[in-house]
Amino acid sequence: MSEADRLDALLQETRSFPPPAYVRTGAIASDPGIYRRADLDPEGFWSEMGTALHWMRPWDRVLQWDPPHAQWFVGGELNVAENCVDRHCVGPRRNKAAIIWEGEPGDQRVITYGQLQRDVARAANALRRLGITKGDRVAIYMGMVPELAVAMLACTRIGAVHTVIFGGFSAEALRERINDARCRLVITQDGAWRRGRVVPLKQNVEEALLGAPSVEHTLVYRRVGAAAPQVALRGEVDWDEALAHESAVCPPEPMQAEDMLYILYTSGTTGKPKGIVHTTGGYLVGVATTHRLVFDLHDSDVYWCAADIGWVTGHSYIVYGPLANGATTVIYEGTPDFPERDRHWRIIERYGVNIYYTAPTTIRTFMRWGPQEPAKADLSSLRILGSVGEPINPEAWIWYHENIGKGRCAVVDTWWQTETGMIMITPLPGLTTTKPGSATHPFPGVAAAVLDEAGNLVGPGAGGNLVLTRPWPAMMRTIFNDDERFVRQYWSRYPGKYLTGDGARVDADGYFWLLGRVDDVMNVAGHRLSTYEIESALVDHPAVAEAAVIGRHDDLKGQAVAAFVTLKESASGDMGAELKAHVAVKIGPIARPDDIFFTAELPKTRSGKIMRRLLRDIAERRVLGDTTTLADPNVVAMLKQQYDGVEE
Ligand code: 7RM
Repeated sequence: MSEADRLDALLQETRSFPPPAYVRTGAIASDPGIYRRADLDPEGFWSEMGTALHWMRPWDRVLQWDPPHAQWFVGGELNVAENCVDRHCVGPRRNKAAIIWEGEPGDQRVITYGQLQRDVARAANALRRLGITKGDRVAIYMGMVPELAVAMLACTRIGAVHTVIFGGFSAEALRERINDARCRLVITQDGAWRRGRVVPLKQNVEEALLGAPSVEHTLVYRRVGAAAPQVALRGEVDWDEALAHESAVCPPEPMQAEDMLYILYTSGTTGKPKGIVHTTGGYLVGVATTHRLVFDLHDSDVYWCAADIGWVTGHSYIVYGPLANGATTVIYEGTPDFPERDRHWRIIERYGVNIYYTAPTTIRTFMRWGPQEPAKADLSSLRILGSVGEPINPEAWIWYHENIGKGRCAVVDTWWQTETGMIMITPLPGLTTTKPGSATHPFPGVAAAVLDEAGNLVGPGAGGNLVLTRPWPAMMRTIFNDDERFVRQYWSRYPGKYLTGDGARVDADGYFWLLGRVDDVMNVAGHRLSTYEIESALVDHPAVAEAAVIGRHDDLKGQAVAAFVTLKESASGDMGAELKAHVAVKIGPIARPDDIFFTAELPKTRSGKIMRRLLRDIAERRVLGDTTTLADPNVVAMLKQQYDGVEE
């Protein structure tokens, strides 16, 4: 199916699902007037939401908006760890499970709010002992263990800024991020379990530190023991030993609402990864509010977001949103197919999970594995099913609704970004009639629009650029050390409006349909990767002269990585496998190209820019788009001929 056909099919989707009766009854958001109320007075709405947190000093002003720079809850002071942990320890939630954790080998831990409070305080004191103070940056490179959440919260307790680096990233990617943020400390673990094998996190840190002079100490949590390569790191301190020596009393640092909370690196179209900056007050109000209303969080619920904490979804909806709300959040260490393909369904059954949040790529994998897997487990505890990370095709939506939700659950397709910090376009499960494949409507207080190239609103059904037309509390504040890039990339195309980089349509009923990235950033199995990063990894290989990377449509992963490579004349032999392995080492296995196609030349504009759009046309077997700006039209015609001849 061509891109255009797929989009048309999407808009012809006519099925709709009113809120299921047992979700509607007793839903947290049950008054449809919330939309109008928030729209008429957004600042009043967010101010009201802000009162759900504990403030050490009340704010003077809800919003100070000097486009594109926003300050929320100006003058207010609060501490994130105190809000996510301490305040739940003074009432009946003290002995409630904050974290239910399951390790990949099958070990289980339940950590109450009371226990979490002590661990976070001890870890915070350990950070202080290592010389970390307010504003210092701390890199966290760990797997999905409770200590990862404890490390994040310990940073926030003393006002240190964390930057979590996904455990699937390689030593080089880690080093680049540590250096950009100039981190003084790296918190890691000896190794992480993944499909029964050890990911050598500590060894990767050792390699990364060879070129990372800012790091003074490393704090290492022992997870796999003898199974990990034994290495010694610079200024190494053992996590368990360090915490054992610390007091469980650590007064939380009062932070300004606009103090930096964390940096999270994300790929851009060009240039190095961007350090997305989130601040304290607005972010926490945004994620707590959306988590409560979008997932209809009740106090007795068991909530599970199956993302990785290394991505923004894990920051906002495994750690900060759920804990700010005093929820029970499930953390699972491993992959869905270990030891069997029913692992997720067994976890839901074991802990009575009520709310489950995952990505379309995972849902499509489950579809491939077949309905007999979820049928093995009792899934009757489920009430809300969430989706995030890429457009969910109606087929996957319906499969999710029927085979996981048994037709009883509300499905919430939530659109947002690392940059937005919080869910922006989404159903509210007790209020919204959903349409499979549509993220439905902006969250209360959020304003979105679809614009044409000239900046006019497009009519119903027409495609355009998705923009956000009003500031929101969890919005990114800047790119770390590059405010100019922040302004240029997000706020210059349509002044005063935030450019999401996604294409979208609004249908005649006002429903938003997301159409994917309009630029060259790829979204592979829910992970955002830039063509730039993979291209530079390829070109780094001695045999490669030039490379262009594109995401081509893939039914399972959303996008697959296709690389067009020009070899140096001296190169010989079968390079395909070697180059794939090379990328996996340089960036990580998620970036490994699915196909590599060798070509004598790449299609370029006259100014020398590679035309990836045309490569996508070729890889997806479309009629070629506009070729008039090509330096040499023959190149692309020949490429197409070769490509069509080689495959299928
Ligand atoms: C949360 C997250 C952001 C990009 C975004 C979109 C795509 C995310 C949806 C979606 C369609 C969705 N942050 N995206 N959610 N597309 N429907 N519900 O994924 O920064 O890693 O990626 O992901 O393209 O711009 S992210």
